[in-house]
Amino acid sequence: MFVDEVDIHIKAGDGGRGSLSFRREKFVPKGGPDGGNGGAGGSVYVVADPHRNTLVHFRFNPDYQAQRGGNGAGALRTGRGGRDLDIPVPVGTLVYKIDPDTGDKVQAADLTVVGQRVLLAQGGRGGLGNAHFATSTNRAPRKVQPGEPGQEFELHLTLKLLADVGLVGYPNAGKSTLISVISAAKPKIAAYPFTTLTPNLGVVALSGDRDFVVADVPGLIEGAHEGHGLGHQFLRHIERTKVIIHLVDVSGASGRDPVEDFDTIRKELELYNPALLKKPHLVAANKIDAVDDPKRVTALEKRAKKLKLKFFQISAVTGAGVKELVEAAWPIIAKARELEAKAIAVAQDETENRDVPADYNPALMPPLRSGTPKKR
Ligand SMILES: Nc1nc2c(ncn2[C@@H]2O[C@H](COP(=O)(O)OP(=O)(O)OP(=O)(O)O)[C@@H](O)[C@H]2O)c(=O)[nH]1
Ligand SMILES: [Mg+2]
Repeated sequence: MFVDEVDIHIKAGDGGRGSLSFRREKFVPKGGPDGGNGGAGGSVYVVADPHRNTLVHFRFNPDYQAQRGGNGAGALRTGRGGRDLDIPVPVGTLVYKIDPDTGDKVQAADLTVVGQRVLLAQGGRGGLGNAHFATSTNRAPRKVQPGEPGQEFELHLTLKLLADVGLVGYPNAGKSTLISVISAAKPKIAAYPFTTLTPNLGVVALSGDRDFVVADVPGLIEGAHEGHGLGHQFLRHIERTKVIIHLVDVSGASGRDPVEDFDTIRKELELYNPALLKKPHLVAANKIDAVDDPKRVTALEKRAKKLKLKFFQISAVTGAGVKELVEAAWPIIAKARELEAKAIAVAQDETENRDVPADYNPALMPPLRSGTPKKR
């Protein structure tokens, strides 16, 4: 089952109680206070795990709780710390904290890299034991603290697959056939619409260590934005792609007009998110091995050229034109990756140098004033 949206509840561990205890030793009539502090509660993290592909696991396990801290004990023994809890999620998961009063969602994490780990709920601090409260005037304090409660949140998790290329088109256009010939993915392929019900990912390996990930999403039809067909819910999985390959069946077997098909799908993409049309698009006329009327192909080519989009004639079945298509996707991906790497480097730079202005010179800085300024 492919699940890409769930709500879960997390709770970090409470801190342990501080201990109320006095030293009892032979021949020492009045031992001092020796109650140790409570241990801290465990915190809750999410971790991007390459072995997870969907959020289905959370459907059946919506509650997560980290271990509480141990209580302090006599002889100044600190309670043990609660174990942290790591929740594994697929790469591409977005985590939102849900405001309990308003229901508003605030993004708390975006896990885009394998192994990325983000703190979501902090464990409570342990309470202080009575040894801590001993003073010269109060040598036998009976005061202790309870542990602080661990943080607790309702979370909304959304999965947005991280693929470089998204395949879109009408049902039956041949999207799954294409991904099965350019990658090792083995999706179901059949001569009826809506064969694909959930997204498939495949890795395309090109010569010289170049590779990229393709997502085959379920077919779209007119009115998808109103829920027709499978709706456009799966389009979220191509929102983060760098290139969109728009596959159009030009064989004539569908009985529809390829140019109309093309325009319909573009309209649906725009209605879902206008940014999708701003991404680089490659138009691929598929099934050229079975074309009954070449005019359909030229009409689509004209339409694509008018929109200044690159046009390809391919057959996913015979493999004709497929290599040219994937090679055309590569430079766009490489360029986008380069820009991404630069953006990450800049962001890191900014966080590292946050409080240091470029012309910083400690010798020229005015001394820090201490205390509150006096009123004149
Ligand atoms: N002749 C010919 N048939 C093709 C070609 N590519 C795909 N087909 C056939 O078209 C039908 C649909 O192919 P799929 O790959 O399942 O189409 P899809 O776009 O994934 O369809 P949905 O999953 O329903 O959205 C299958 O019968 C394929 O064999 C092609 O290049 N030439
Ligand atoms: Mg399919």
